[in-house]
Amino acid sequence: MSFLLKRFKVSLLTALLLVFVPFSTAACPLIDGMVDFNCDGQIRIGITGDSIVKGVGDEKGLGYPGRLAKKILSAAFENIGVSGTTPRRLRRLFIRNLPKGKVTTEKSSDLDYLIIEVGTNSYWDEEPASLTVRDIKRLKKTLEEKLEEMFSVAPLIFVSTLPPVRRDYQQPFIDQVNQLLLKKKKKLNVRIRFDKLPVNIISDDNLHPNAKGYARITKIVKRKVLKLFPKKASSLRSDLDNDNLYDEVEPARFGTDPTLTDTDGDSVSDGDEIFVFETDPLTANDLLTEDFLID
Ligand SMILES: [Ca+2]
Ligand SMILES: [Ca+2]
Ligand SMILES: [Ca+2]
Ligand SMILES: [Ca+2]
Repeated sequence: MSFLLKRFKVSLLTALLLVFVPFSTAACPLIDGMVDFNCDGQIRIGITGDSIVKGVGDEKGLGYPGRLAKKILSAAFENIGVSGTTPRRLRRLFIRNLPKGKVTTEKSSDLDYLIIEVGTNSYWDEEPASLTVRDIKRLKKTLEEKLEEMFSVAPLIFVSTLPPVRRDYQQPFIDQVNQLLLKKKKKLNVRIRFDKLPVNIISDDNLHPNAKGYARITKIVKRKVLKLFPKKASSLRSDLDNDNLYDEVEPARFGTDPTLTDTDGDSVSDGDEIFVFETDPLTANDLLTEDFLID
Protein backbone atom coordinates (compact mmCIF):
# COMPACT_ATOMS: atom_id res chain seq x y z
CA MET A 1 0.00 0.00 0.00
CA SER A 2 2.71 2.43 1.01
CA PHE A 3 4.58 1.37 -2.12
CA LEU A 4 1.56 2.29 -4.24
CA LEU A 5 1.26 5.58 -2.43
CA LYS A 6 4.90 6.32 -3.09
CA ARG A 7 4.48 5.57 -6.76
CA PHE A 8 1.44 7.78 -6.89
CA LYS A 9 3.41 10.58 -5.25
CA VAL A 10 6.20 10.20 -7.74
CA SER A 11 3.90 10.31 -10.74
CA LEU A 12 2.05 13.28 -9.27
CA LEU A 13 5.38 15.06 -8.91
CA THR A 14 6.26 14.21 -12.48
CA ALA A 15 2.93 15.56 -13.67
CA LEU A 16 3.43 18.76 -11.69
CA LEU A 17 6.91 19.15 -13.11
CA LEU A 18 5.57 18.71 -16.61
CA VAL A 19 3.03 21.44 -16.01
CA PHE A 20 5.32 23.93 -14.35
CA VAL A 21 8.70 23.48 -15.99
CA PRO A 22 8.58 25.06 -19.44
CA PHE A 23 11.86 23.39 -20.48
CA SER A 24 10.24 19.98 -20.48
CA THR A 25 8.40 20.97 -23.65
CA ALA A 26 11.36 22.71 -25.25
CA ALA A 27 11.77 21.86 -28.87
CA CYS A 28 14.66 22.16 -31.26
CA PRO A 29 17.52 20.51 -29.36
CA LEU A 30 18.97 22.63 -26.55
CA ILE A 31 22.70 23.21 -26.89
CA ASP A 32 24.36 23.01 -23.46
CA GLY A 33 21.16 24.35 -21.92
CA MET A 34 20.98 27.23 -24.39
CA VAL A 35 17.92 27.72 -26.59
CA ASP A 36 18.70 27.45 -30.29
CA PHE A 37 16.33 30.31 -31.05
CA ASN A 38 16.40 29.96 -34.85
CA CYS A 39 16.73 26.18 -34.71
CA ASP A 40 19.73 25.75 -37.03
CA GLY A 41 21.77 23.48 -34.75
CA GLN A 42 24.14 26.12 -33.39
CA ILE A 43 24.11 29.09 -31.01
CA ARG A 44 25.30 32.41 -32.45
CA ILE A 45 25.36 35.58 -30.42
CA GLY A 46 26.16 38.94 -32.01
CA ILE A 47 27.15 42.02 -30.05
CA THR A 48 26.96 45.36 -31.81
CA GLY A 49 27.82 48.85 -30.70
CA ASP A 50 30.79 51.21 -30.50
CA SER A 51 34.46 50.99 -29.48
CA ILE A 52 33.62 49.37 -26.15
CA VAL A 53 32.15 46.39 -28.01
CA LYS A 54 35.10 46.52 -30.38
CA GLY A 55 37.35 46.20 -27.33
CA VAL A 56 39.42 49.37 -27.59
CA GLY A 57 41.89 49.51 -24.70
CA ASP A 58 41.49 45.83 -23.83
CA GLU A 59 45.03 44.62 -23.21
CA LYS A 60 44.00 41.14 -24.27
CA GLY A 61 42.73 42.59 -27.54
CA LEU A 62 39.54 40.54 -27.36
CA GLY A 63 36.86 42.91 -26.15
CA TYR A 64 34.05 41.31 -24.24
CA PRO A 65 32.69 39.33 -27.22
CA GLY A 66 36.10 37.64 -27.54
CA ARG A 67 36.32 37.04 -23.81
CA LEU A 68 32.84 35.50 -23.78
CA ALA A 69 33.83 33.13 -26.58
CA LYS A 70 36.56 31.76 -24.31
CA LYS A 71 34.12 31.27 -21.43
CA ILE A 72 31.11 29.81 -23.26
CA LEU A 73 32.56 27.33 -25.70
CA SER A 74 29.31 26.01 -27.11
CA ALA A 75 28.27 29.39 -28.53
CA ALA A 76 29.87 31.51 -31.24
CA PHE A 77 30.24 35.21 -30.47
CA GLU A 78 30.44 37.77 -33.24
CA ASN A 79 32.01 41.14 -32.53
CA ILE A 80 30.07 43.69 -34.57
CA GLY A 81 31.54 46.75 -32.87
CA VAL A 82 32.24 49.91 -34.88
CA SER A 83 34.52 52.45 -33.20
CA GLY A 84 33.12 55.93 -32.71
CA THR A 85 29.65 55.10 -33.96
CA THR A 86 26.24 56.28 -32.76
CA PRO A 87 22.90 54.43 -32.96
CA ARG A 88 21.91 56.47 -36.01
CA ARG A 89 25.15 55.87 -37.91
CA LEU A 90 25.18 52.21 -36.97
CA ARG A 91 21.64 51.79 -38.30
CA ARG A 92 22.59 53.41 -41.60
CA LEU A 93 25.64 51.18 -41.83
CA PHE A 94 23.53 48.06 -41.35
CA ILE A 95 20.96 49.18 -43.91
CA ARG A 96 23.71 49.81 -46.45
CA ASN A 97 25.98 46.89 -45.75
CA LEU A 98 24.00 44.00 -44.31
CA PRO A 99 22.83 42.66 -47.67
CA LYS A 100 26.47 42.63 -48.79
CA GLY A 101 27.64 40.96 -45.58
CA LYS A 102 30.03 43.81 -44.90
CA VAL A 103 29.23 44.76 -41.34
CA THR A 104 29.10 41.15 -40.29
CA THR A 105 30.53 38.18 -42.05
CA GLU A 106 28.02 36.04 -43.86
CA LYS A 107 28.07 33.27 -41.31
CA SER A 108 27.71 35.63 -38.40
CA SER A 109 24.46 37.05 -39.60
CA ASP A 110 22.33 34.04 -38.85
CA LEU A 111 22.08 35.01 -35.20
CA ASP A 112 20.02 33.56 -32.37
CA TYR A 113 20.67 36.55 -30.12
CA LEU A 114 21.90 40.08 -30.61
CA ILE A 115 23.00 42.56 -27.97
CA ILE A 116 22.96 46.30 -28.73
CA GLU A 117 25.23 48.53 -26.65
CA VAL A 118 25.52 51.96 -28.23
CA GLY A 119 24.80 55.63 -27.47
CA THR A 120 27.81 57.01 -25.60
CA ASN A 121 29.12 58.86 -28.68
CA SER A 122 25.78 60.57 -29.36
CA TYR A 123 26.88 63.14 -26.79
CA TRP A 124 29.03 64.74 -29.48
CA ASP A 125 26.01 65.27 -31.74
CA GLU A 126 24.70 67.78 -29.18
CA GLU A 127 21.19 66.41 -29.28
CA PRO A 128 18.82 65.59 -26.43
CA ALA A 129 19.12 62.11 -24.93
CA SER A 130 15.59 61.33 -26.09
CA LEU A 131 16.78 61.37 -29.73
CA THR A 132 19.54 58.90 -28.92
CA VAL A 133 17.02 56.54 -27.35
CA ARG A 134 14.69 56.98 -30.32
CA ASP A 135 17.60 56.00 -32.59
CA ILE A 136 18.37 52.92 -30.50
CA LYS A 137 14.73 51.91 -30.88
CA ARG A 138 14.92 52.40 -34.64
CA LEU A 139 18.17 50.45 -34.82
CA LYS A 140 16.61 47.52 -32.99
CA LYS A 141 13.53 47.55 -35.21
CA THR A 142 15.60 47.73 -38.40
CA LEU A 143 17.80 44.84 -37.31
CA GLU A 144 14.79 42.72 -36.42
CA GLU A 145 13.17 43.38 -39.78
CA LYS A 146 16.28 43.08 -41.97
CA LEU A 147 17.62 39.96 -40.31
CA GLU A 148 14.24 38.27 -40.49
CA GLU A 149 14.03 39.18 -44.17
CA MET A 150 17.48 37.72 -44.80
CA PHE A 151 17.43 34.65 -42.59
CA SER A 152 13.73 33.81 -42.13
CA VAL A 153 13.86 34.04 -38.33
CA ALA A 154 14.69 37.25 -36.45
CA PRO A 155 17.17 37.02 -33.57
CA LEU A 156 16.10 37.83 -30.03
CA ILE A 157 17.51 41.31 -29.42
CA PHE A 158 18.57 42.72 -26.05
CA VAL A 159 19.59 46.31 -25.36
CA SER A 160 22.06 47.27 -22.62
CA THR A 161 22.36 50.46 -20.62
CA LEU A 162 25.55 52.45 -21.21
CA PRO A 163 28.60 52.00 -19.00
CA PRO A 164 29.77 55.10 -17.09
CA VAL A 165 32.60 57.37 -18.29
CA ARG A 166 34.95 59.43 -16.13
CA ARG A 167 34.14 62.74 -17.77
CA ASP A 168 32.07 65.28 -15.84
CA TYR A 169 30.81 66.87 -19.05
CA GLN A 170 29.61 63.63 -20.68
CA GLN A 171 28.32 61.60 -17.74
CA PRO A 172 25.06 63.59 -17.23
CA PHE A 173 24.12 62.81 -20.84
CA ILE A 174 24.81 59.12 -20.29
CA ASP A 175 22.70 59.17 -17.13
CA GLN A 176 19.83 60.68 -19.09
CA VAL A 177 20.08 58.08 -21.84
CA ASN A 178 20.14 55.29 -19.27
CA GLN A 179 17.12 56.67 -17.43
CA LEU A 180 15.13 56.84 -20.65
CA LEU A 181 16.27 53.36 -21.67
CA LEU A 182 15.12 51.96 -18.34
CA LYS A 183 11.78 53.73 -18.69
CA LYS A 184 11.27 51.84 -21.95
CA LYS A 185 12.75 48.69 -20.51
CA LYS A 186 9.98 46.39 -21.70
CA LYS A 187 9.57 47.76 -25.17
CA LEU A 188 13.30 47.89 -25.89
CA ASN A 189 14.09 44.71 -23.95
CA VAL A 190 16.69 46.54 -21.82
CA ARG A 191 17.84 43.59 -19.75
CA ILE A 192 21.60 44.08 -19.51
CA ARG A 193 22.78 46.70 -17.03
CA PHE A 194 26.17 48.37 -17.46
CA ASP A 195 25.13 51.62 -15.76
CA LYS A 196 25.94 50.33 -12.30
CA LEU A 197 29.57 49.56 -13.06
CA PRO A 198 31.99 51.41 -10.75
CA VAL A 199 34.24 54.09 -12.25
CA ASN A 200 37.43 52.30 -11.16
CA ILE A 201 37.01 49.97 -14.13
CA ILE A 202 37.66 52.86 -16.55
CA SER A 203 41.06 53.28 -18.16
CA ASP A 204 43.23 56.42 -18.32
CA ASP A 205 41.40 57.79 -21.36
CA ASN A 206 38.42 58.24 -19.00
CA LEU A 207 36.18 56.45 -21.47
CA HIS A 208 37.05 52.84 -22.25
CA PRO A 209 37.09 50.07 -19.67
CA ASN A 210 40.45 48.76 -18.52
CA ALA A 211 41.20 45.01 -18.50
CA LYS A 212 39.41 44.69 -15.18
CA GLY A 213 36.43 46.52 -16.69
CA TYR A 214 36.24 44.22 -19.69
CA ALA A 215 36.39 41.25 -17.35
CA ARG A 216 33.51 42.69 -15.29
CA ILE A 217 31.40 43.33 -18.38
CA THR A 218 32.12 39.79 -19.61
CA LYS A 219 30.91 38.40 -16.30
CA ILE A 220 27.65 40.37 -16.47
CA VAL A 221 26.90 39.27 -20.02
CA LYS A 222 27.90 35.66 -19.36
CA ARG A 223 25.34 35.39 -16.59
CA LYS A 224 22.66 36.81 -18.89
CA VAL A 225 23.53 34.44 -21.73
CA LEU A 226 23.32 31.39 -19.48
CA LYS A 227 20.29 32.36 -17.40
CA LEU A 228 18.21 35.17 -18.86
CA PHE A 229 18.54 34.23 -22.52
CA PRO A 230 17.17 30.65 -22.14
CA LYS A 231 14.33 31.90 -19.93
CA LYS A 232 13.29 34.69 -22.24
CA ALA A 233 13.80 32.61 -25.41
CA SER A 234 11.71 29.66 -24.22
CA SER A 235 8.89 32.03 -23.26
CA LEU A 236 8.78 33.12 -26.90
CA ARG A 237 8.83 29.65 -28.40
CA SER A 238 6.25 26.88 -28.47
CA ASP A 239 5.80 23.51 -30.16
CA LEU A 240 2.10 22.83 -30.63
CA ASP A 241 2.40 19.65 -32.68
CA ASN A 242 5.14 18.19 -30.48
CA ASP A 243 7.52 17.34 -33.31
CA ASN A 244 10.54 19.01 -31.69
CA LEU A 245 10.47 22.03 -34.00
CA TYR A 246 9.28 25.41 -32.76
CA ASP A 247 6.07 26.74 -34.31
CA GLU A 248 7.94 29.95 -35.09
CA VAL A 249 10.58 28.26 -37.25
CA GLU A 250 8.58 25.51 -38.96
CA PRO A 251 7.16 27.39 -41.96
CA ALA A 252 9.95 29.98 -42.06
CA ARG A 253 12.98 27.72 -41.92
CA PHE A 254 11.81 24.25 -42.85
CA GLY A 255 8.59 24.78 -44.79
CA THR A 256 6.85 22.31 -42.48
CA ASP A 257 3.39 22.69 -40.97
CA PRO A 258 3.42 23.82 -37.32
CA THR A 259 0.11 22.03 -36.72
CA LEU A 260 1.19 18.67 -38.18
CA THR A 261 3.67 16.40 -36.40
CA ASP A 262 4.43 14.67 -39.67
CA THR A 263 3.95 17.11 -42.53
CA ASP A 264 4.63 14.68 -45.40
CA GLY A 265 2.77 11.78 -43.76
CA ASP A 266 5.56 9.19 -44.04
CA SER A 267 5.22 8.36 -40.32
CA VAL A 268 8.51 10.03 -39.37
CA SER A 269 8.01 13.29 -37.46
CA ASP A 270 9.23 16.61 -38.87
CA GLY A 271 11.78 17.00 -36.07
CA ASP A 272 13.17 13.48 -36.46
CA GLU A 273 13.55 13.97 -40.21
CA ILE A 274 15.61 17.11 -39.63
CA PHE A 275 17.63 16.31 -36.51
CA VAL A 276 17.84 12.51 -36.46
CA PHE A 277 17.64 11.09 -39.99
CA GLU A 278 18.54 14.22 -41.99
CA THR A 279 15.86 13.52 -44.57
CA ASP A 280 13.46 15.89 -46.29
CA PRO A 281 10.41 16.47 -44.08
CA LEU A 282 8.45 17.52 -47.16
CA THR A 283 9.03 14.38 -49.26
CA ALA A 284 7.25 11.21 -48.26
CA ASN A 285 8.49 7.73 -49.16
CA ASP A 286 12.13 8.68 -49.28
CA LEU A 287 14.93 6.20 -48.55
CA LEU A 288 14.18 6.15 -44.86
CA THR A 289 10.66 4.80 -45.33
CA GLU A 290 11.78 2.14 -47.77
CA ASP A 291 14.74 0.94 -45.71
CA PHE A 292 13.47 1.03 -42.20
CA LEU A 293 9.75 1.29 -42.00
CA ILE A 294 8.41 -1.10 -44.61
CA ASP A 295 9.01 -4.67 -43.65
CA1 LIG B 1 20.98 28.92 -33.89
CA1 LIG C 1 6.40 21.89 -34.06
CA1 LIG D 1 5.30 20.16 -37.77
CA1 LIG E 1 7.64 12.99 -42.16
